[in-house]
Amino acid sequence: PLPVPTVPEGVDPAWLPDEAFRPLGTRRVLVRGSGPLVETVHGEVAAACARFGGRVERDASPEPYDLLLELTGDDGGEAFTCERRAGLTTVTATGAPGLLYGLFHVVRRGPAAFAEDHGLQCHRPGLALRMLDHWDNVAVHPVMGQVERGYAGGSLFWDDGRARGDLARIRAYARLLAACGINAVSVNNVNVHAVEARLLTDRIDEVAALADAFRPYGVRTHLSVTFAAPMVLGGLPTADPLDASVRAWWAAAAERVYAAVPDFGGFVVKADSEGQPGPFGYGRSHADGANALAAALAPHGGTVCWRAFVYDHRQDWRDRTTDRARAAHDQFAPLDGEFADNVLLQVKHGPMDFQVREPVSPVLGALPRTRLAVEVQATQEYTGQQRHVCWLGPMWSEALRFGHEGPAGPVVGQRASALVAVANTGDDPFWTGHPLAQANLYTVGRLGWQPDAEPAELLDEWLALTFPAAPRRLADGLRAVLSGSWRTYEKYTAPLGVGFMVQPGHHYGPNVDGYEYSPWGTYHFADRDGVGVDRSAATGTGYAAQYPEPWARVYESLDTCPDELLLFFHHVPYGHVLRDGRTVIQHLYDTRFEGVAEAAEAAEVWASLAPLVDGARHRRVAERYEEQLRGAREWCDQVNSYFLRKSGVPDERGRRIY
Ligand code: BDP
Repeated sequence: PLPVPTVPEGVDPAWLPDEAFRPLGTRRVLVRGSGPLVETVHGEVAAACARFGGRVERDASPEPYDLLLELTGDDGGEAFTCERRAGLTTVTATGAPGLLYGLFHVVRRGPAAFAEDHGLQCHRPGLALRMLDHWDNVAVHPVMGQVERGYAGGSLFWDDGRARGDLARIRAYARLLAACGINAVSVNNVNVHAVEARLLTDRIDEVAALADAFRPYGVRTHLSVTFAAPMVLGGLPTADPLDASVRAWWAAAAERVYAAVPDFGGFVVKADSEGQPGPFGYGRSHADGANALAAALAPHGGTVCWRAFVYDHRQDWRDRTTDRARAAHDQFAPLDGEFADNVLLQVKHGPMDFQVREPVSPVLGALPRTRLAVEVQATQEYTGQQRHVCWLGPMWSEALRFGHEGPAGPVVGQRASALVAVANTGDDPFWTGHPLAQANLYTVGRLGWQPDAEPAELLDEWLALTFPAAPRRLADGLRAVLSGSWRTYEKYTAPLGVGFMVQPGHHYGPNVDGYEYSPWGTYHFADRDGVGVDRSAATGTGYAAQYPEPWARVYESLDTCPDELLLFFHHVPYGHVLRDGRTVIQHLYDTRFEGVAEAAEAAEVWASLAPLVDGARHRRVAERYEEQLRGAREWCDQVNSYFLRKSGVPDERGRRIY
């Protein structure tokens, strides 16, 4: 058996505390099959049994057993079946990764896995690729630091230019990821600077060491690469994707990568975006660009995750007809059918940039002949930077389910093939800075496995695993502070889908006009009469028409556009009446105050849980709640004052606005 990697001293076990293995570890278990991942499974069971008094046999057992974990093939698949009959729980898989996921399924179910009999259940991942993108810089970046948009300490992989070499922690990380269903990581920032670029070539051994640590838990390693690599690393005069020498360079580079990392996952590419080089520089399309890299990876079974986050970040803010929200659809929808089979088009879930409320990106329904990955941001760049509690499960679930539900089955849209999350982890002892932000990471993995899962059930799973001995009051308290936290955050920050209003640069805290007169394309257009962006086809930018019916019609009209997205799609007067009878301006005042009150209430619930939670964790969260409350009040004050001054309309409830 492979020894189980344990978290280093002082590091939180997150959703894999020893106690979570008690129901498994008290049983008689038979593990059948061979291969490296079976050794991992055997190791897990052996460790649990050694701790709790159970017994594990391998391949044959003279005595009866309670759990059979059996690999019956070698197809490499992730699916498994589970049944319980006459007191025996059986997990069967035809691929070794499936056995590993079956094991964690049993752990997740706890005592219930050994309770009532049930017939054969088949479990298979809804999305084949479930990946974390680490925006980790190898060298500390002068502005972005070690981890771009990282709120959990330093990088798990890199330290000021070098590999950290803390492979014990990375093994424990791999285990944590596998236990929630994640099967891939990309280990460097999508903004590839000079040092990071070299991971592809002369520093590939450092990547190989990481891949070795991830492999025992079925996690494949990917790299972000720069489109200009043939020039910056290969010394070629061009990076034109149709140039034969460029294509040969990529093929040779891939060859060397696979020599070092035989199960390498592939490349992640941010091209023609926010200053990164790309095919536009050579008059080529993004399909040309993606396909050149895909051709190099194809012989080895690798994938190109090509990001659709392509827009003009130097636009003229005075021009009301250009619309950043339109950009990805404008660029990519016409390319449907042109991408190679091993390209995944990686699309941010909303058309802008991970705001607390955005409509689902119309790109996600527009390329039926292209494989798509939905990208979400576990790192809470725009949702409180892991100083505020903001569990994003319900938001991601909405994005993954969008368009697939209707009385008669799927309505519009297409199933994605992958879920990619920008990682929220770092070398922090709690992994995610805010201990409760672990719930976001767990939820990402589980939603990737089961995109139509009920987020509330996933939250309960996370609670039960993380706090296996939790008394009812603790579980209820934790559920209370997490389940509504996204809507609470939305209430005290930017209203009705308008987005941004953050401090430029670091994006923490309010600055209503922070981006209003800059070239980034993120505007709210507030004036003395009204607020919001007209994205209708009739009078606005036409963005609403990028959706198929019925959504185009729903968003186009003020009468049918959901209130929560009103200011994303329409510019309305402050007196516009919402469905609940309140005016926009009154809603804005009310929800700011409500958001602060809800955050204060959550902080009190957390304070009341002190006797039930270990000291370090309780203190860490309590400190963050202080900052969250300060931040919520600041948001409330600034947004309310701003709109009182712009509109001149007083709060009808007479509350104090500065
Ligand atoms: C934005 C971040 C920036 C990222 C960019 C991206 O502010 O740091 O580089 O997204 O996704 O949200 O590439």
